[in-house]
Amino acid sequence: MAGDKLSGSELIAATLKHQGIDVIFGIVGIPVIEVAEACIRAGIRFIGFRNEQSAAYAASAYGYLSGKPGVCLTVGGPGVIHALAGIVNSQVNCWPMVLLAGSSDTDQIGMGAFQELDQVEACKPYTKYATRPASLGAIPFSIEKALRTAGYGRPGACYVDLPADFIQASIPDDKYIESIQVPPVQPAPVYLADPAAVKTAAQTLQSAQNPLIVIGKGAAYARAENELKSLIETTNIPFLPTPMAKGLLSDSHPLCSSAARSTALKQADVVLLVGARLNWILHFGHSPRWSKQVKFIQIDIEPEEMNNNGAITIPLVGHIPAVVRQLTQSSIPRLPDSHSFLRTLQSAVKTNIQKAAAKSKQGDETAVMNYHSAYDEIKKLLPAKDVVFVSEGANTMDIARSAFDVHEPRCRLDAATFATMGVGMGFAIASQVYYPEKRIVSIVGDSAFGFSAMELETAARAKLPLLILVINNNGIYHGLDHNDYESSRENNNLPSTALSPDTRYDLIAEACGGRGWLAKNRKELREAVKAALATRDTTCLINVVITPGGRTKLEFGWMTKKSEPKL
Ligand code: TPP
Repeated sequence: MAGDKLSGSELIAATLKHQGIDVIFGIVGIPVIEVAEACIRAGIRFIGFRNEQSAAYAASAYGYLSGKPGVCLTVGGPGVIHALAGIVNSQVNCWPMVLLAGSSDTDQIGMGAFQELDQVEACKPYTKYATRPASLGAIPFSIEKALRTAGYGRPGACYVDLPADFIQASIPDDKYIESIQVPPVQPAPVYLADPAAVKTAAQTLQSAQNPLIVIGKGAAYARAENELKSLIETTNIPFLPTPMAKGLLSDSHPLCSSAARSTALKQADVVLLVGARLNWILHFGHSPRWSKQVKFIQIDIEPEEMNNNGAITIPLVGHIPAVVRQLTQSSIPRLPDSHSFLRTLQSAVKTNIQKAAAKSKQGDETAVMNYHSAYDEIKKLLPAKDVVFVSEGANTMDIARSAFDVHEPRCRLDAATFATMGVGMGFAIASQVYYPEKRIVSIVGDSAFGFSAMELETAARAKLPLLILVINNNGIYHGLDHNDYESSRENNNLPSTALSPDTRYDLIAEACGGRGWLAKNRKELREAVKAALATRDTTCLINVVITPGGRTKLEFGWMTKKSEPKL
């Protein structure tokens, strides 16, 4: 930039570059357009979205996949309010991300300035750290601290305010920018669990009748796959991944008990939680889904997670892969293959897989499809490896979770802990940016897709060859067929779950520069999936029409079933 006039935007871009940021997700406007342009000049990829929600979801997913905070850039006021959806989702999922947003000139605070909002205050409840740099010269420190705080300890979201007058301030020269840089964030410190607690945990596992290992997405984030494989294969203890931990060990591993989840939870007497929290996804660790006598051992980076929800836990606090290694080294004897718990689970897995296979055979070539028959066709055509599944919706996501096996770590993203609809497009875009060589297969409900459908244009513009399958049942959970829809509409009693039948999501893809197909039966779906898989230069969407009212009762009883009332 020698000879050019430098501004705060070059300082911000140089700081991000210095901190190793290679991509930013966001939407520009006054005053951050200069920041985005400076970042592009500095060699940082900028992916411009259509709504800040999706941009923030993308940044959070990029943080999860890459293991370093994803960065989102927005305008202030409404931009930050929209991005808060992604901030909270990131924080609840424990994924690292940093939101940078423009804000009013510092001498106009409180005057009703353009898009004025106290953004630091707005972000504070949902972030680990939210700040406005005290001066122009403090920008490198504030950004480094936000990146460091987002990634260290339990990962989460951070916020940095970028006042318009700082962005526009003149900078003397490149040397000044260099001279005020803070060293790049170092890898998070690694710490081990208390050896005495490791010993107690090993003894407890050893004395268990029915031991079980539950793997959460915290283990996926911490890249604990090799250590877990070693622990599981040394001890022969069965394991159960939570939805986003699928693939740390392959779903086809003989010790994987996903298909026997209810039996595994109910019968386990000692459970090793690895990066998994006892929240709603694990029924808070309570009866009746778990045995009343169950004992938990918990490996987590966060001490405050221990003994949560009334569970008495043996706490193994530390860096997950390192702590798993500590346990593996503590000589837990191997369960014999003939062990009754292993046999029970294996038999339940076999029966449930056979039941699912029978369901997937329903309906002939030209019949209207349901979730199972549609997934059967899709599954047969997907490559065996290098696939990343993104999924959202209720039935769509729930049934897809068990229908599609995952074989590689961090290759499945979904609505996750916060059960957020609308994350799909942002997650798919971030996945393709992070994994350019993998096939991103997004399996989304028609309602869920509608939250961020316009991001099709973002994906097509960025030439991302996503394969999006909209599972279209005309509604939220279920819909109405054409006739019922028309008569309900006529009578002004359209159910709250209804969406318009025959919505041509495939044409939206075409209109946005991608490719679209409408598939109403197995044959059409097969042809569409083959054509989409052969496309590598733009975004593909298949509008998979399934029976609208085929399932009035939700299949995801594991989410909704309540524990026994407490006295
Ligand atoms: N808004 C947000 C942000 N998140 C939510 N979870 C909901 C609303 C409530 N909700 C749960 S699932 C769902 C909605 C709106 C959509 C389910 O319909 P669809 O995506 O079509 O999938 P289906 O169950 O029909 O397969």
